[in-house]
Amino acid sequence: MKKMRAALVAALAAGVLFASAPRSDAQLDNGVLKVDISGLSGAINLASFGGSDFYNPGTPVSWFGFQRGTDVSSTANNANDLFGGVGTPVVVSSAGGALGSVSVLGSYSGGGASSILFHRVYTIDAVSAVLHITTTLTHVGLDPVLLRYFDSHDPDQGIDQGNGFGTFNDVYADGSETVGESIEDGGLFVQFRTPTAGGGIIASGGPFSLFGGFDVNGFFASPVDGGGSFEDAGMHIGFEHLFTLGSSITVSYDQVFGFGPPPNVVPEPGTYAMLAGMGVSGLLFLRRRRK
Ligand SMILES: [Ca+2]
Ligand SMILES: [Ca+2]
Ligand SMILES: [Ca+2]
Repeated sequence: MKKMRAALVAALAAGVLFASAPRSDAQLDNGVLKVDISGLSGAINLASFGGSDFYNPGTPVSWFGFQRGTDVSSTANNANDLFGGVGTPVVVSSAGGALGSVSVLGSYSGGGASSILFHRVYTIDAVSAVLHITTTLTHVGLDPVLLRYFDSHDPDQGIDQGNGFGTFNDVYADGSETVGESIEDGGLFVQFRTPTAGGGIIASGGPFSLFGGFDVNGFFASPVDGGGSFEDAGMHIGFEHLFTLGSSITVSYDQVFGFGPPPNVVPEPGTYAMLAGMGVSGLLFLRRRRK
């Protein structure tokens, strides 16, 4: 940790962080999941799995951001290149090739005297479609900082499947993990998973994005659990921490991509008999109603 911080401070001093030279993207690819990280913002430019681009269709919502407590004037988002916007300058680098890691280094102050150095690292599983995102945050300065750190996405994996922008959205516990889930009509899904001990909170089913401070505050106050509702809505994860002199924390979560049973053609166990009686037209009616 000390090493990373020393290197980052040296980079800042040398002006490396804010050089204006064009930056190239960094890729992770295990043959199943392909991820492209913006060289400008450090956000996910592309997450491609199962024949779908998950975050670019329509309004390309895939960013991370910071905020000081509930101060809506301090919100800073780093968005993907299609959406644009680099709230906090970063340096993006990669190591180890397509199965290696991508590092995003930066410093957020939000207008305050103290700042938070962040080191956000993306890695990918060797075989399965799992993207790990781990961030170490370190306080620099004299004043305490109540930091809100978040990722905001609008999953649209149904578009490339010919199924539209909507997804079935839910948040639930799976053993020790908290899961946010977004499943399109055909069963293609993305989950955000965080260890409960990590303190992260997850919403799936709203709002559409954490664009500004009011969205961020609403999310941290009461994260939406869509409860399986079908909507064109966002999935978000956030961490809140009070940093004091020199303190440091590491937070992480996974983005898990996969194919499951199509959610709207798998009835509750008790309804099989009813559906059998209704025939195809009844099933189609149910499908429509659930949208
Ligand atoms: Ca979208
Ligand atoms: Ca739920
Ligand atoms: Ca959507």
